[in-house]
Amino acid sequence: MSNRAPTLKSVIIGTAGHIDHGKSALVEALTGTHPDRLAEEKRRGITIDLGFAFLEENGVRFGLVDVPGHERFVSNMLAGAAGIDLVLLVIAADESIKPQTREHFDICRLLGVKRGVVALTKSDLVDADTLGLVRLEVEEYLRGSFLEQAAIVPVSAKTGIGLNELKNALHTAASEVSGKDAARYFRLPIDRAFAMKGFGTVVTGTLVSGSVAAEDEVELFPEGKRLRVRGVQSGGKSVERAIAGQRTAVNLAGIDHDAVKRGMTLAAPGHFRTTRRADARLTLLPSARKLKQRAKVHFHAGTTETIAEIFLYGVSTLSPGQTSFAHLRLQDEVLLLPGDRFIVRQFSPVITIGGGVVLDPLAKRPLVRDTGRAAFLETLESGKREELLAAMTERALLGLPLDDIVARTGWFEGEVREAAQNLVKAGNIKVVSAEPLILLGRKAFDEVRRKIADRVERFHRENLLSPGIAREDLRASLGRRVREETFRAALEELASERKLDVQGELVKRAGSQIALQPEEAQAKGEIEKAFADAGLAVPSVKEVLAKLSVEAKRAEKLLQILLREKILVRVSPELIFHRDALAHLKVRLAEHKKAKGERISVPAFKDLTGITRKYAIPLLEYLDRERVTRRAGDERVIL
Ligand SMILES: Nc1nc2c(ncn2[C@@H]2O[C@H](COP(=O)(O)OP(=O)(O)OP(=O)(O)O)[C@@H](O)[C@H]2O)c(=O)[nH]1
Ligand SMILES: [Mg+2]
Repeated sequence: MSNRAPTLKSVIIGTAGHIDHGKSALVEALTGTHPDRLAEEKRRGITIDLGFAFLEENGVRFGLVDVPGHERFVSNMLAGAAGIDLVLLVIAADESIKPQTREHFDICRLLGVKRGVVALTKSDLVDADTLGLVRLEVEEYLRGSFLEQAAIVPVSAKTGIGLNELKNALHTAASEVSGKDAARYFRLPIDRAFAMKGFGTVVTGTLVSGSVAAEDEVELFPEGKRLRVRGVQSGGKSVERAIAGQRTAVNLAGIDHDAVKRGMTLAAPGHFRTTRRADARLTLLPSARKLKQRAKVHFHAGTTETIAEIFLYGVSTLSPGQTSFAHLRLQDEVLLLPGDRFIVRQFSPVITIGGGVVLDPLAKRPLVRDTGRAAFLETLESGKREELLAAMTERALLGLPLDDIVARTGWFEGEVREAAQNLVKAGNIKVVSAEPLILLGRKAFDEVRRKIADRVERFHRENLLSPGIAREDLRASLGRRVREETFRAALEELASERKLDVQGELVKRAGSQIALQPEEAQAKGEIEKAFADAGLAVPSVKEVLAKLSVEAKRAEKLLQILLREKILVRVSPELIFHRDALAHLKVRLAEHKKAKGERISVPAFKDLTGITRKYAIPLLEYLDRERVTRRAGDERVIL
């Protein structure tokens, strides 16, 4: 059974506030559902873990996440607070602001929650004067914060007083919430996993981005396991598709519920990578102690919790209330994307001390010599997509493949290609490979071009008698820090600009001819003449070269040139003939065929050519290869 696509706006409300201030009672009063589920919660009368309820009011579907107020369960609270659109800050009128009121409120601020409503609960327990005082205290406390303008509504879960007003206030706040983006990649930080009779494994969470439907393939992080979605629920009902902003339950095929835990993430398959190093903007709460370089903290993002070592960029300590760029070295693999909020808590005693925004989820280890990191992070923090891509490409000296860009940014492939195109037009980057897309900064690319051109130039200088450098040698001379695609693209560009000639496996300066010294030209002529004069009775190569006036190494080069120019032909390792002698031989064979038929024996061949058996056999084999003759038993057929 599935509903039609939801037209209701979905808004997630998270409760926040000190223990016993009436959060769960208020959720029940609003929705009819008591969010405490565990036997232990019922027995002790406190919330330990997250609870959930739903409310539909005037075209808005509210998903309520009820959190525990107990200081020992703040990490559970954090898993619920990630992804909320509205905070319902609960302050008991008979107690006013208490430590976890502050801590939860700080957390909401650090998580970037933008709107909320304050409920002064248990208003039935205090007189009007006290209520007025508490209201003043709360107003004072919220001054200058995102809740400065928020409605403060006295309520009682016991008498029902103020509940309608509270619903109206929530509704007004909900209308100002800009929803989560259903058009991005699917991402669901998991806050619960359990087995449901007849269904199997079910996971739940607040859908922070994208959408998910039955039969979708999803990837479970950090494992990277691919799974099939059997069914989807949102707001407690089966739906075809759950979209960003909804409380969502996903029924998964192919995995045991024990293998899935809070802190894992379900996401669109094949795009993302987990990380243990992220660069971020980190802000310390005014109430925190100063943070030292390399401090260890508890790190919370989405529903995940791990330990982070903090490396501060540019400062050696972070003072209370201050902010800086920081590197987070995480103890576990975590799935993060730019823009993700996180919270850090002091190692001991465990209290919330700050938080921030992920800027680069796949950051490299901090290096002293990497002086451009701060400027790069500034671009990541406030630049436009093209500026980000240009900056990322510039820092990727080996080139930046599409996969890496998507995993690091969460952009769609089309968005990357479009931004890349604009950067190519602007002359900032070079596409060294279109499929798969690999980008390289124009400067780095030009540097490779320069190196190639220099190398070819040097080769010509040092090898005057060589027509060009072997492509593989040229490639090897660049070292491993130049990828094959870059080498290929640079060669292509240099060739298309007629700066280099690429002929098969040979690369040379464009239009370059081998310039022979006069004595070399003469020696070359002598070699040719020696073979031409010999006809088929060829001399030994050694003999010919030894007679020349140039030294052995150059003589060998000159021989190579004659072979390359096909003036001389190597028939076997020891045998070289002049091309005219071979052409003449072919004519004589044709005549023989005409006069005496197509067959010729080895002795007949020896007679015809006047050469010894030692030469005749390799020569015949050469003619076979050239398809002038074909072997037939002991004889040859002239073709
Ligand atoms: N008189 C009165 N009692 C209330 C009201 N709201 C809650 N209570 C009582 O206060 C106690 C705590 O309420 P809960 O809703 O469990 O408080 P909580 O904030 O959820 O507590 P934790 O989840 O443990 O942080 C319970 O005994 C409630 O019955 C109210 O409006 N009036
Ligand atoms: Mg509770």
